[in-house]
Amino acid sequence: MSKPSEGRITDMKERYKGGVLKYKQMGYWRPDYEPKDTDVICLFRITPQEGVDPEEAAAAVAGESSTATWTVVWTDLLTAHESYQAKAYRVDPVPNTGPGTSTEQQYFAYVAYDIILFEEGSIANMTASLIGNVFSFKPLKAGRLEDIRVPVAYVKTFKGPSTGIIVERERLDKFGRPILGATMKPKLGLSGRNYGRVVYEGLTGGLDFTKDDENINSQPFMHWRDRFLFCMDAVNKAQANTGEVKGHYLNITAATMEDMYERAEFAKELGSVIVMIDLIVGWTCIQSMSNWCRKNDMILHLHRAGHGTYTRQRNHGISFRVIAKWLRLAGVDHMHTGTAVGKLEGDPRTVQGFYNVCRDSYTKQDLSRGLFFDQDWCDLKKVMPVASGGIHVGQMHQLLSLFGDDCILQFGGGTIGHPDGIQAGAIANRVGLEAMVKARNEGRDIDTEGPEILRAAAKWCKPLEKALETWKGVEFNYTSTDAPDFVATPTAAS
Ligand code: RUB
Repeated sequence: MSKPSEGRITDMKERYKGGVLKYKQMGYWRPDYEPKDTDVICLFRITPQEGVDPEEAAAAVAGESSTATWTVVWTDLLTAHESYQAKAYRVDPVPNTGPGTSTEQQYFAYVAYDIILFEEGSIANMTASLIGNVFSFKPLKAGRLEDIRVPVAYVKTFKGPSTGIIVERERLDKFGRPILGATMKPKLGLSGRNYGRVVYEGLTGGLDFTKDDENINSQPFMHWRDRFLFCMDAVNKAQANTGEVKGHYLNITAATMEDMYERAEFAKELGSVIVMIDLIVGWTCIQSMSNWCRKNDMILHLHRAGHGTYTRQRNHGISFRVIAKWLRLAGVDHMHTGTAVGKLEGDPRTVQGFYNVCRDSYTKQDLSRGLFFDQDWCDLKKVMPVASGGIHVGQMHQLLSLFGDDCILQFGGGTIGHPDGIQAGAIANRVGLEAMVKARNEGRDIDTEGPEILRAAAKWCKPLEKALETWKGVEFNYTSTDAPDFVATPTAAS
């Protein structure tokens, strides 16, 4: 509990006489504060240094992410300081941390920020405050931004996705099932002609989309114009062969915004329906590209390249659920959100929480999926979540059951690695997907009957039979680093 001498100093002479005060004394710890509907609310997971009181640590986070510095400054008096100060108003110990556990004591610190602190429609501005300095702050051993509630009034200043799930389905003329895709492999090294051939085979075999990988830009082995020309030639031929709308996400990530606009314009000129960017381009670029897509009726695909450097470890960084919220506000149409069953980090319930952030009209608090706050999306369009990374057709029932219809399932190695070729890989995935959707729609329990449903479909589809045989038993069963802190304890009866 706070000692009176450590609490907020309200006597103005004392408060502003100069020198160093605790952040609590400066007014950044306000346990009596009732957050307003218009406040941005952040939940930080903090690990204070030994001897640092958690409330002081929370106050320091509030201080350093809003107005404060390490010493009293009289220039506060030139402002409406109380309104601009962020307020830490609640600190709870994190379950399963501290004495008696293998994890150091952590705390959840709730901090409220008045909306007047932020520039309208700017993720760059919001993030510069919320994650600007605090993660290197010495009184904390570690810190993580776990979740955020963006108030309706601030949400309304963002344009959000330009296309969204409904319009995308209408443009593609694809309904009632997940969209099927594949990432090009090898990631690097193919010439334009060979690359285009892989795209053609995949799309002709039954995929809806193929996709550049995160690290393909304009390297010596294939300059970007070559890639665009050969890919769009493949898309057009596959559309003519199949009578279906097809696409290839052309990665326009480049060194400068000028280069990116040039690549985007060329993709449009060639008739592409979609362009792709990597998360590493940064928030300003993401919002600019979203504006460009809105003006040009293009879908914007986002690969979350680099996110694992700061989202994966539970004690330090930012949860991907926060990144997902920012990306929806920033206006991407697709975002990679994880597979749970594939080769990359992802606890199933945590990952489902990311999918909800993409697709909800109103996200309800759901601690079992790591969602700490209600979030009203104010009719911002929905983002198509993308499951990609080490998945294969033998997992189709798990993917459909975990993520439902409104998502993209992307099998890269799981298409191109098919022993009978790329078309065979694509056929296997399309047949596996359609068989599973049909079985589910007929009321079968795909969680338990999934493998049997796939085996039955494989009796009349050799490519599927070969795929199931090739990747039989391939699983990535490792302990997740980012599981929810609150999971319902199974009862004896369940
Ligand atoms: C896909 C691949 C992608 C990941 C990115 O290849 O490597 O870059 O999907 O991960 P493959 P995430 O299908 O052969 O594994 O989607 O989690 O951001």
